[in-house]
Amino acid sequence: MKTAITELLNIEYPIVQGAMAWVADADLASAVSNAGGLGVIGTGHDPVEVVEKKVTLMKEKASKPFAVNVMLLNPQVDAVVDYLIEAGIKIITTGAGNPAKYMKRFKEAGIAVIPVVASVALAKRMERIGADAIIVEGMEAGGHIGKSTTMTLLPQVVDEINIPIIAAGGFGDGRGMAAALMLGADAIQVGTRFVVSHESNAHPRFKQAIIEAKDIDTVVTGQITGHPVRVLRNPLTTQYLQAEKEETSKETPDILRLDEIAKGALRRAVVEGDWQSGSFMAGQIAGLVSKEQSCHDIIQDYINECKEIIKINQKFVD
Ligand code: TUI
Repeated sequence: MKTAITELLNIEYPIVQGAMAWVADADLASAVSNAGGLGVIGTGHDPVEVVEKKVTLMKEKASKPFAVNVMLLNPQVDAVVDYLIEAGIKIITTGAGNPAKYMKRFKEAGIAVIPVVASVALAKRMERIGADAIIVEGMEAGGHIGKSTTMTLLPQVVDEINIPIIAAGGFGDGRGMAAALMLGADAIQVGTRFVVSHESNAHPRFKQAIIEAKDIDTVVTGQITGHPVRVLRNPLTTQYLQAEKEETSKETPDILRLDEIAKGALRRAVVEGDWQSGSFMAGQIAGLVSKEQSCHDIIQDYINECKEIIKINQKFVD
């Protein structure tokens, strides 16, 4: 399945794995890369030593191209960027901000740069300053999100830029993949479904929670902090959203109180499977994920379903 993205990145299938903090380690990312997709190491709020460990392991385990994601809200982002350039990483994705200040150095190092954008304006700016492709992410996605839906944002970005586009947020099977291609994307990014893979080290209770989730089981926390995050509804989100409501009604909201509730919550979800006080980041498509599979089988399912659905719909043009 050749697209502008498979050509650019030298991968077999136009499927990119989401750079999920705490989840996207070398085990998951190497499984995706070795199965023909693009595995991506997530670095979240990692200190540079942790990034180094993940990258070293990834280089051992991955026999095909892979990327590393830079989460721009990471307090150690400068050190992480320095390290990734020095380590000879060939593909870098960025998230949760504007990577402009690093672009010149990335390009000089010959790195393919793929920023995540949540607006047309940022997509155009990224193309102008030399991005090789972009990931267009809608608010159906899990984790930190923008305001627009994938369905509306994607075609508007497609109309404005000429670099390859990876669509993210809401793609849980091959039907979704076909729809993304119809809207002009060259690949999709998949997060939630890869959490529920054999190679994912997410806690079994996290995987089970996604499998049990229904269509309406995600909520968005943190609107007031300026960093909205989509997660599975659980006791933590009930507490957080109540606190957020109380603080919103105050003249001077106490953001620190909210930060305190959220602190360490992603780790508690992924590593400890703590349903009471963990932050189980997942996309709105969680309701579609029904079983745990290998990364290889997940990718094959997407590709086979996508091809099948395009074939079936040939009838509309016959
Ligand atoms: O980055 C993500 N998803 C994430 S990062 C993350 S770690 C975290 N944990 C708690 C709070 C905040 C982060 C968990 N999930 N996705 C990529 C993404 N980037 N989604 C949206 C954006 C984005 C939003 C605004 C990119 C750029 C932007 O504007 C930048 C600007 O300055 O214009």
